[in-house]
Amino acid sequence: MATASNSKTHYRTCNLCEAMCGLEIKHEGTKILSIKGDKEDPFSKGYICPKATALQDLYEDPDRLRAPMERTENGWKELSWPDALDKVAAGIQKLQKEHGDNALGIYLGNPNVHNMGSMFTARHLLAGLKSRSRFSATSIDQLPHHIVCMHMFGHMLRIPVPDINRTQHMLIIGANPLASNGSIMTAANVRQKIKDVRKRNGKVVVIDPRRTETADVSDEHHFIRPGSDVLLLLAMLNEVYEQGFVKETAASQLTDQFDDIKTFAKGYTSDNVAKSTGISSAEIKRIVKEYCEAESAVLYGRMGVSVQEFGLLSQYVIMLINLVTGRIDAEGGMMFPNPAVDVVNGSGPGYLGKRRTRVRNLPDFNGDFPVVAMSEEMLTPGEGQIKGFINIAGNPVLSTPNGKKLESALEQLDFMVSIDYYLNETSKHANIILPPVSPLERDHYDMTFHGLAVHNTTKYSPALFKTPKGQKGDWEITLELAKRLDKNANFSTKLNRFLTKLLGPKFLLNEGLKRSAYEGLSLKKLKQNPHGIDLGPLTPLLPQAIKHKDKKIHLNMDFYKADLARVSESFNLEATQLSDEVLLIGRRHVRSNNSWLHNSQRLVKGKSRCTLMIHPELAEQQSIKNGDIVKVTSKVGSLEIEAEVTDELMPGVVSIPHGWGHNRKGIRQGVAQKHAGVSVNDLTDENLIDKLSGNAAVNGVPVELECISNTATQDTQTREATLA
Ligand SMILES: Nc1nc2c(c(=O)[nH]1)N[C@H]1C(S)=C(S)[C@@H](COP(=O)(O)OP(=O)(O)OC[C@H]3O[C@@H](n4cnc5c(=O)[nH]c(N)nc54)[C@H](O)[C@@H]3O)O[C@H]1N2
Ligand SMILES: Nc1nc2c(c(=O)[nH]1)N[C@H]1C(S)=C(S)[C@@H](COP(=O)(O)OP(=O)(O)OC[C@H]3O[C@@H](n4cnc5c(=O)[nH]c(N)nc54)[C@H](O)[C@@H]3O)O[C@H]1N2
Ligand code: SF4
Ligand SMILES: [Mo]
Repeated sequence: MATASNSKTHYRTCNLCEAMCGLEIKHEGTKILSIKGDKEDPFSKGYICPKATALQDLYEDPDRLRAPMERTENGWKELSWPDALDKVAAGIQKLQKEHGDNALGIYLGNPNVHNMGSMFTARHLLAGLKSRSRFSATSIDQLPHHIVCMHMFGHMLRIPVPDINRTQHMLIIGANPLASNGSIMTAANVRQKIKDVRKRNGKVVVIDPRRTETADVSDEHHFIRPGSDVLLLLAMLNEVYEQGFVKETAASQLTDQFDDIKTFAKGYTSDNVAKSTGISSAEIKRIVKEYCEAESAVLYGRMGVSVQEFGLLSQYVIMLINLVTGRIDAEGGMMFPNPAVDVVNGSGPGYLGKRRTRVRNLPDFNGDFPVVAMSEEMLTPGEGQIKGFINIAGNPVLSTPNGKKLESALEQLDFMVSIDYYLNETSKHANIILPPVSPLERDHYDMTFHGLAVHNTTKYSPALFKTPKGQKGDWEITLELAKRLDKNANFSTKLNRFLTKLLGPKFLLNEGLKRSAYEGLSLKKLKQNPHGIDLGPLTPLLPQAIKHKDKKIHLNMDFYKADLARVSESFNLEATQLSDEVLLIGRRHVRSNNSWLHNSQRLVKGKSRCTLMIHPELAEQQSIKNGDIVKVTSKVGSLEIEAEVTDELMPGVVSIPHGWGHNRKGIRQGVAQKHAGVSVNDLTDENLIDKLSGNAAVNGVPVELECISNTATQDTQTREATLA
């Protein structure tokens, strides 16, 4: 064992999720001795979750690729970096010469926003790739937040977050921050924050089809029928008016159509939505009353609300409710972070529907097409068909709807590249895989998440370990590919590329810090403060935070009003009987992260977490017992999975977490393959979408259940493996 005297301590921020936890890593040379929470980090104050230690596992993982790989008839072969980059550039150029620039599909996965180098250099690669056939994880995630904020506040990234540190009342719809550690609400240690709300005599209410870990630590939980949130929210908006709680504030004075909000939800009353939502009229009235009467309050909706058929309209109504109750830009309400480096200043405001997809006529957002259209654009012949693909830090086979269809689409491509450090369900289809270094081998600054944080801080994390000889960071791969592909870039782009290559992305970070609204910041100053610098609690920022020229909040109400027709078509409020359709929803677990980190033994060990949660009543109806293997069938596919009978779920609802299904052939992740699970996205339907935004609807998928074996004792893992 290493002696403590030789050990060094390194401070950094964990980049794995949005919570920005400060880490204290003890190491001796390249050997990691321990990873703990950094008590002196002004943001996270010592909190970490179990995933932090996976940074060590990632670093040490023998399955992590450390050299470029080429798929050949005789299996995977290592390539040198110059060869790999030349071959990738040549492959892309050949494809584009034959079929046009847009024949190259691009997918940008979630880890890009957790990666400083990628954030600073992606634009160079995108310019070099020239293709407008771009997709990203945004359209199976937070797209509604961007659209609502673009409309209202004039920029897709000007997103207010719950001031959880000071609120007296938090109403959480479709979020489970105790598992996810918070999203579009960067807030380390939400468990403690909820405890604190309650300690100061505040209240936390959760509305979710599952009684979640978050519900368990809150004051109150209500089940809601998946996908019916829009009805609840419309009725809540009406209740605010009915009960006379509308509050004029500085923010409402800035709003162009404030008086029109009154009639927006006309016809949706707490009485007539009760049946469809599963929440009684009296309860809806009380929820609204308590919310409005609280000294401060915030209504926060996340994945459960965003990724369903009325995701965009729901997020809009959430914002309207916050607005008419005086909670926007108010202490304890929805407030705007004021990050040291504000990405809003360096990027366009966003746009919706400038272009449409070829096959289904779905709108783009800010140049990204909805991810639900990816496979059909690859599979449908004709002018504009996608024939090649570059997948950058994503695993869409497991993370996007109808993964099986995407697999068959990837199989028939002319050329594919993955920038990923694992040979996994998606990258296995690539001709060439370009693996970047792991997180501890790169420097880090949260370009995105400081801007969504519930408290203003700023922190730079140097690389713990130098880039090993012969390896590259994402940003180097990006710049080197850009250089090969974008030879005709203008002088300033080339200069920027050259300086970034020479000095690293931290050079751009330093430029951003020097221009910060906070005086005296620089990379040097951040390096002198390895735990981070406290920039204080959120402060009111209106009207200056608004990016519209007139500094007003634009409600853009006609756009959203038009979608109400779709609501009335979708729900029959007069029905006396609720549909007996079984609806599938997702869930997250604190020891898992989307489709990866499953190769860390200490994270996946123990009972399988990829189970079908089902309510005892529904289980009994279907003769399903705990541990039975159930065949779950949707419109697009079926899978077999172990049942976990639990009254955590609302009757009529089942839940399967996403990101599993490592039983596909040809992947190289020993631990993950042993804990394979099944992929819920083999059930989710690429045709089930929020038509207004193009966002995927992975919550509320109709499914049928069939108990296929009462083998409670059978080892599910081996079973799943043989099902492949
Ligand atoms: N049914 C269902 N589907 C969902 C969701 C759901 O709730 N239910 N959630 C959706 C959401 S919110 C999201 S964000 C998406 C996420 O889905 P994706 O965007 O596809 O991303 P991940 O599953 O996180 O996969 C990340 C990939 O990037 C690689 N990787 C990790 N770090 C790095 C890095 O630093 N550089 C590079 N180059 N590669 C890296 C990993 O090895 C992995 O292959 O899934 C979505 N899919
Ligand atoms: N441990 C862990 N942390 C993560 C991730 C991870 O995979 N694992 N992923 C990260 C990513 S990319 C994201 S985007 C965030 C997401 O963070 P969250 O938004 O907190 O996401 P979830 O934990 O999926 O919580 C969504 C909740 O919505 C509920 N729900 C499902 N359908 C409905 C519905 O129709 N109505 C309502 N009201 N609720 C519904 C689900 O039961 C679930 O409790 O988490 C991030 N953090
Ligand atoms: S909650 Fe866990 S995964 Fe997220 S930043 Fe903190 S330690 Fe990392
Ligand atoms: Mo996400």
